[in-house]
Amino acid sequence: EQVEETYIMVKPDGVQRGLVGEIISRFEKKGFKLKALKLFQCPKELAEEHYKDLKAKSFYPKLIDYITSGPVVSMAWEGVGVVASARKLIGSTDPLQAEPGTIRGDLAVQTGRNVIHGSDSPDNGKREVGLWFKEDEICQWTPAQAPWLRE
Ligand code: YYY
Ligand code: MG
Repeated sequence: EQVEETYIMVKPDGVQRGLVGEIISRFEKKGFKLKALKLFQCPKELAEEHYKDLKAKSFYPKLIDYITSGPVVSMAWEGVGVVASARKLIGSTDPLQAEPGTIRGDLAVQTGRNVIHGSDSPDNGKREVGLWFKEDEICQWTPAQAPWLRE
């Protein structure tokens, strides 16, 4: 059982639409551990580094404009299996395909405004948490509920 970390981000549309509390709440209620959290205006260079694998895609310029169009809420969450589990909570990239009950399935209608990002692998989780947070922005702590979540 590998403890992983994942980078979760409420995108500018989620912030503008007042969905920050709702989205954070889903991860909190699931039982993952919050390690870092900030409201942040993403500079263009960081958006480009974050999405560097998508540079060749036709939607890339619009994606960079979207992510830098207003503040985002950046989070690092930790837990056993958190990367894949967070992707399940988030739902498919296209909100119209995302299942009801998922964040995108419940709260969004279009891929270009899909309200949230989540890392797609444990390696990318590490990479992205390191990219978006400085060392001193990350908290090492034990939630009081820890013994009630895992045997
Ligand atoms: O990981 P996820 O966010 O679900 O999708 P990715 O394939 O990594 O694409 C990142 C981001 O790019 C997606 O959340 C919206 C945007 N995008 C798009 O605007 N149009 C597409 N056809 C595919 C992705
Ligand atoms: Mg992705």
